[in-house]
Amino acid sequence: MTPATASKTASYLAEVDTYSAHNYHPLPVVLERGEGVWVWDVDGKRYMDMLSGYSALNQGHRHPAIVQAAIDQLEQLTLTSRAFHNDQMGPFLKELCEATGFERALPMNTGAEAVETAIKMIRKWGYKVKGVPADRAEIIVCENNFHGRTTTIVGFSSEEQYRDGFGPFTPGFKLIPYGDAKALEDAINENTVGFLFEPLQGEGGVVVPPEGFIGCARGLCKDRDVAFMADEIQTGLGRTGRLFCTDWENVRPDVLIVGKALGGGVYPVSAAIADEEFMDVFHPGDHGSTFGGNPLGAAIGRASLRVTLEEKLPQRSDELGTWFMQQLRDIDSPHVKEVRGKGLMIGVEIKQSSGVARPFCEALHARGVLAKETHHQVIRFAPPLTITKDELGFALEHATEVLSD
Ligand code: IF1
Repeated sequence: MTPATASKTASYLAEVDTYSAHNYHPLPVVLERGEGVWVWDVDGKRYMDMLSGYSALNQGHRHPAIVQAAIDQLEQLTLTSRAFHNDQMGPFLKELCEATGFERALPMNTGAEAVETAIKMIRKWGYKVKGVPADRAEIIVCENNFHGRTTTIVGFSSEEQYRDGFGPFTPGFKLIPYGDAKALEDAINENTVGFLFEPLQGEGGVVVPPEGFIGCARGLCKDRDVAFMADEIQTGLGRTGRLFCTDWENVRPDVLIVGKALGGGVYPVSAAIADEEFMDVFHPGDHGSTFGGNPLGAAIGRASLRVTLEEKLPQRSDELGTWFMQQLRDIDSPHVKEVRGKGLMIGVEIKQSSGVARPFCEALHARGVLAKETHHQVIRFAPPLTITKDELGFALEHATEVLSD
């Protein structure tokens, strides 16, 4: 990077520092182009994206089929609001229901909106169907959860920073330790309407629950008439080596919440998906959003889903993730406490004695690999699922050098 070009990055960083809220601490890299697993900064330097927009880019940057679907729809119709119908939402929701095996879907935009939709649906189901007394509904959630940033959602976070200064919070949520079936059983009472969980905790530090927990929790919820609500916004659509992470235990949730990669890394598309037993609590006017179900997002969602299935991204994630995790373990780094994850959702936990993960991410950045730490100690590796084994080899080569130092 010559002094002249270095100033391009520096001037962008200074501009953001002046005009943006300081609600993130990004790596000092300014990207201007992406293609597949690669991104380029304003100084022309190429990086491998090992974060994939927190799993919103499972299909890679600017997948041609998804971009073309967006361009075609941009030439036609982009937004109608739900006051009118459009010719993309119906086919999108049909294809989404067929791919997931549910009867109905409610389209939204961001993951948090889909989570809020699921919360409202299950609370209303609790009152209107299960017979819980008004305003007494309880939803059980897990320590270390991440389900979004709205006030209601951060209200049941166990992460103090996500809550600090944002109260008062929405009542009716109960925290249990993640993966603890006994705690779940003890937490359920006559007012419990739902159990909301991530089948693998992403932000929590790529935490895999004990084998069998998902299946056991499913059984408990069925026995006690509690809705089993899987947040697969990050783990879904192939990320963990199956179409959905709950597929690893052949478990079908009552409510499936999807987002991120449903928009193919091009546009925010999310949905709450369930059978009529739950979804039919919604009547016209109960719930909605300006952009939910818009034709542009729906056309992009159709292409994103099609690419995920036709390019067998879950299978790629399983095979390449298994190989990559083993290679990372074989480095036998003095800094690494554990390599964990499923498919291409991988966390490398750094020993406390070696400090925090950020300097390792900065060293990877200097070598042209973009990875992000989570919860101080964990380097998250989550590349696009379209990555080739050779491209993974590039990441492995630099991870080996950085972790062996
Ligand atoms: C940030 C984390 C990841 C999610 C799960 C719902 C949502 C997310 C399992 C909400 C979103 C994003 C949000 C983004 C960073 C990223 C993140 F670090 F915050 F936690 F991925 F791990 N459920 N996760 O992972 O979806 O409303 O954002 O579309 O807020 O910093 P959203």
